[in-house]
Amino acid sequence: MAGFPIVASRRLRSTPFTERVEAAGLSSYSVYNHMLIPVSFASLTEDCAHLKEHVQIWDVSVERQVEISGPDAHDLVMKLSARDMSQARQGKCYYAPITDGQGGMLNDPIILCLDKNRYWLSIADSDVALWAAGIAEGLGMNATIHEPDVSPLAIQGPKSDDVMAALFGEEIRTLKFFNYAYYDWRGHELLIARSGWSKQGGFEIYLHDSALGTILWDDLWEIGRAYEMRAGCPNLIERIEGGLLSYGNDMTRNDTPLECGLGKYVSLDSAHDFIGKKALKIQAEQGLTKHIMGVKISGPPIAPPANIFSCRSDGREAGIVTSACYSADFDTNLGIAMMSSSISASGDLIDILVGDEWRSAQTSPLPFS
Ligand code: THG
Repeated sequence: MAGFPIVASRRLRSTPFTERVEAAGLSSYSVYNHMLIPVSFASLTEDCAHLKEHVQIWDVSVERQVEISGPDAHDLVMKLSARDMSQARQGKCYYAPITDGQGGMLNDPIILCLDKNRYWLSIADSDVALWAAGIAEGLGMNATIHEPDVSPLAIQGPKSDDVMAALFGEEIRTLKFFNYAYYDWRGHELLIARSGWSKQGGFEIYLHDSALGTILWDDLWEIGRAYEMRAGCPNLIERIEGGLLSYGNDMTRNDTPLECGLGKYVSLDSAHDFIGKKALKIQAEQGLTKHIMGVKISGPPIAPPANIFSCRSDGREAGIVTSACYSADFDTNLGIAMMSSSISASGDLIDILVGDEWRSAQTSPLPFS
């Protein structure tokens, strides 16, 4: 997979911002929700340092919205979400695992309650619309499920508030983390949340009309000049340091939210009934056989792996590393690992197979500190 071009089509979708992203110095793409996602510009390390100091504009259109509406929308969302959404209200975002009947992770969306009969599931990389439509059909629920023309554009980094205030007004500074509100822009109402896939702070603008993509990008870009804004994207290094898990990489259907350290977003003790609850209750009672943690890997900088690394402890199989990078700020290689419960996250020594070389490593809690 080195150096071969990837070709967009109706299946591999481009975004309302693709033209601008490419003009702004994109160097590589990945694919997410059947759509192009930028993954690097200058380099992972340079992008990361810039994000921590300034402000970036991110094309995160791949965070597609699965809209669930209709009389049974609330009941369907409740069935799908491991997090109790019975008290969900407008203006708030809810990070919520979606599980299958065995408690396996199917997705980890942010759920927005637009009103009692209308929800957006801002999804990670799996086909939630198919799952939702299947469940609605099977349970005979009256709900409509579709993907609207909504493409999130993120502003991330310490200077995000300044950029956003300049375009949308000073009031946006008071928006709280994981809250959303509507802001006027050129006569359009834009839904904007204080959220984003970094720990540097920022906003996500849920643009509701592809035709406005380049105009919105250009308005933000113009303001960004004064703040050293660059085009960026969710950054592998920054998100590993911060312990943000990537669905499809760090967690799959073979992992439960409890194993992924997402227990606080799973409502097992209330009356809330959802698909997977029974299995998760049993797992909670019996205890976990594996759990997620960080690892610090010794030796020279490693390139982000396309495949997992195997882990050993005392010569025995102990787990897998699912994401890894070299972190300049931590001056070592960092990874996210799914490890046997016999390994603790508080500094256990293990061995990790990087290429054909076993390297010593030390476990760590997430986020790294
Ligand atoms: N923004 C939007 N949609 C998304 C993502 C996003 N969909 C895909 C993916 N990212 C979903 N996964 C996550 C994972 C973590 C967070 C957001 C989305 C996140 N977590 C906070 C943290 O870990 O600090 C805590 C959130 C909370 O406690 O409520 O931000 O990024 N639109």
